Amino acid sequence: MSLKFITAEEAADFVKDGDNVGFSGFTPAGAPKIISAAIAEKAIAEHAKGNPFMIGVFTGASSGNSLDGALTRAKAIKFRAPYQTNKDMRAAINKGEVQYEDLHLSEMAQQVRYGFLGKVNVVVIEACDVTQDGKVYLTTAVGNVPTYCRLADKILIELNSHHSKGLIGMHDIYEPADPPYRRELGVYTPSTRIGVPYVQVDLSKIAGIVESNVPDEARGFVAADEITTKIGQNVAAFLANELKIGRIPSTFLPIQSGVGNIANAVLGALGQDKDVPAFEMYTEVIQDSVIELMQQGRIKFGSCCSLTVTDPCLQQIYDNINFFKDKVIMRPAEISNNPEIIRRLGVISINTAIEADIYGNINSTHIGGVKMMNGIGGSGDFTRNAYMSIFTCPSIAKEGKISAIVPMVSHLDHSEHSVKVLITELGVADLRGKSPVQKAHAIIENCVHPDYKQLLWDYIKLAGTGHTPHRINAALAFHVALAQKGDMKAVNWADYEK
Ligand code: 0RQ
Repeated sequence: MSLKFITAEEAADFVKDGDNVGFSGFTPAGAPKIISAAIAEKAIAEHAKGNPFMIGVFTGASSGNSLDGALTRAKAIKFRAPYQTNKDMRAAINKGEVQYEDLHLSEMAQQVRYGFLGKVNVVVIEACDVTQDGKVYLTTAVGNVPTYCRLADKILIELNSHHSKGLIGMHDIYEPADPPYRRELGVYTPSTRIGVPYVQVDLSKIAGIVESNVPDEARGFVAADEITTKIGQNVAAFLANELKIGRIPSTFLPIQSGVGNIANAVLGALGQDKDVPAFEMYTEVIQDSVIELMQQGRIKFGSCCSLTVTDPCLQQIYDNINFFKDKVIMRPAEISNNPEIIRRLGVISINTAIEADIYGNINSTHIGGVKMMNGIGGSGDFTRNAYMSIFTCPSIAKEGKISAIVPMVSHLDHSEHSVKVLITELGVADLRGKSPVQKAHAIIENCVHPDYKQLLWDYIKLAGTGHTPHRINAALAFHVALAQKGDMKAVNWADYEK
């Protein structure tokens, strides 16, 4: 059977109203671009004819503008999981137009296999090569492709020549069996391989191949500023001291780092601190800063699910592919983010909070407790299972009208039980071995902005006694002050004293 080349429009025709469509990619890296855009065009055409056209969109994590953006603008998404970062989609989710299930990324593939999210009808994947016997070599991410390909009725492949075939060999594909037959995952170091470098698909399912030549849609970063640099330096100094006093072994431990501007700056600072030895990463996303640090010899190895780098950075990797080939492995999300492996390797996780509360609970997803920002992503997979889980954030947001540290988080993603260290530009609150009240003292003393310190000490007084003291009617008073007066500093505890 020979492989059939078709146009993006012909590929889009295989997708029907009501289908659940699995897509490759993890972040914009490795996500399809032209078939997804053609599906969006088809939706617009169908809507113009008065026909319904909406699909379920299953991915590895977020995707790019020509997938999440285009399909959202075409009003073509009935359900979305497990993560997104696109501004149009965010708006549609917060208007209630798209139903979004924000899931731990390690769980998505198994939830689909268990049948919790319905049938996968079609899968659309980006590849750098396909063989006549159905071996698909992926590009800059793995995501949940192995599972989606096995479960879908039809497979559409976007063969993207913008990616180097030098990527062949950098993936490690393994799909665990479902309970009660699942076995241990034999990953003992970040560089252990347990699978094969390709996704083996059933040839008879390949409906067609579309040729393309377009770059990934990864965004650049805002350069590190004074605040993010200071946060990074605080993380680095804290870890260097943990190493010095023997709480981190002399070999150091693998690092996981989240996405975004802050995570990128933290990693940069960690790489620059010479008291932190060259280290390995067991993480989900490799960003530009990791590539730079690999070239400097500061990062020795990176296991990930995606190479979410800017196009110039990706070209650098392709130009020096032999240097990177034995330094990077891309794995399926359920392996890159696997709780068993994270716990075994002793990963140090570093993620970003939108807000934290005085007891160490973290909100990473909801602005004001109501509006979805991105999603939990892999932060929960790592936080709950890490050797030590660190959260970072600037102490204030929006010109100081918002304190990132509040009496009670307005939405909970990571509980005080999982969060071990909180770090802002002002300092470090080490929460290990402390009761809730002791945690509150460490956080207010070390991490809270001076404009909010006294207000939080006064809240503690108002809260009185208890294992985790709260004045329930005042616990969200910072948020009320922001909503009513535009500034959390406008809170007046006297209003809550009775
Ligand atoms: O607003 O965009 O209007 O400027 O939130 O904040 O400071 O640019 O930080 O880019 O690092 O993102 C938590 C969202 C941080 C991200 C979050 C406003 C702030 C700004 C963005 P503007 P910054 P970052 C691995 C792990 C969850 C998923 C995760 C995230 C905007 O890190 O999505 O960790 N994490 N995945 O002004 C109101 C507050 C605010 C606030 C910040 N308290 N109230 N607005 N902002 N704090 C990746 C994967 O899983 C694939």
